Amino acid sequence: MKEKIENLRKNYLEDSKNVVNLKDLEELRIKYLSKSGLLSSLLTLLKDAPKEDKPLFGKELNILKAELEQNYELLKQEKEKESFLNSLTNEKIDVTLPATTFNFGSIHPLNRVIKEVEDLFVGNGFTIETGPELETDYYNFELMGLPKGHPARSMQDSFYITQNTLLRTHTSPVQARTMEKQAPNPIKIICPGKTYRRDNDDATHSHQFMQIEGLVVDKGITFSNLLYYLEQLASHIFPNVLGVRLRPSYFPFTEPSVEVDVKFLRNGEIKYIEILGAGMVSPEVLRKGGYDPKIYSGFAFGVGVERITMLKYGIDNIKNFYLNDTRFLKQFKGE
Ligand code: FA5
Repeated sequence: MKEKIENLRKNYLEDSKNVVNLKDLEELRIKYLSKSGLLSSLLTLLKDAPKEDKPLFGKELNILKAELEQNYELLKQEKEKESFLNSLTNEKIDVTLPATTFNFGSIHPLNRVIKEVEDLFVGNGFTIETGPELETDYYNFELMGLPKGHPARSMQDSFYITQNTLLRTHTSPVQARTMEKQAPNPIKIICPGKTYRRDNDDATHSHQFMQIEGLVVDKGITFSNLLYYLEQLASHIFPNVLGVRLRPSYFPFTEPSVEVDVKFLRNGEIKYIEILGAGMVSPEVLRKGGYDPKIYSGFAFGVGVERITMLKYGIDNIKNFYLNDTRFLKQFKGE
């Protein structure tokens, strides 16, 4: 046993001389000092030693254990210090290297324009309403004066999910939903949201686009009120606009109905570009919504967000909004 103790001491000291780095040190610890290491196996041999030798061997083993542990601790401090100094000299920072560049996001141009429209109307006492994109035929068409088989339904060809549910073709069903909720109290709302149509995609049409609906219902609302807000909207979005032009039109839910064009000066010439549909809410729609048309009147409009954004920024193809091409989107940074 005595010889084994001496051998272990000798071998440990020999091995410890070969420790160069922290990895070697860990191997040394595992070999000699871990639970399954050589020192532990020697301690287990003690129980087989002759009884009279046990106290002496026990004492010697304890001395050996303390010696090895102390040696290991000193070696550990030394190797940790060396490793720290090595990393200081090896891991130099080259401050002349070019800095990492970060890509910052920016607000999408469509959201930017929606926010501008919301700011204008909320500032005029309107509240913002939303409605479902998956809509029923009843709200999307029936309550808007378009019963089944009505020829004007073909103006808004739809994506049907079932016979009675479809992706809404305009934001106008939010009108009907709000009237149902608020009748007979006055209404002053705008509703931004996604809309869908089975239109052929081209430079100005997309199967998915956005609209902002406006609806005011109260006593004594007239066409002049509508005109006031249309002019406000046009000059708020297009600071250089010269005015708005109204053309008679047809929507089954407004009477009279108009298409609204904005008037521009471009290359020395006056130009008109259509941006929205509007009109006085038809008596039929008011009645279905719970308002007596003899007492209440209202106006409504529905503006295409992509169209006004295209005009505002001179964008020539609607697809640009959906391609997620950062070269396009970067242009709207910081505005
Ligand atoms: C309507 O959708 C009516 N609900 C608007 C309305 C509301 C009228 C309230 C009266 C009272 P219209 O189908 O014209 O109307 O669409 C309104 C606007 O949506 C258009 O002027 C255009 O700017 C935009 N738009 C229509 N179809 C598409 C499309 N496929 N892609 C992009 N924008 C479109």
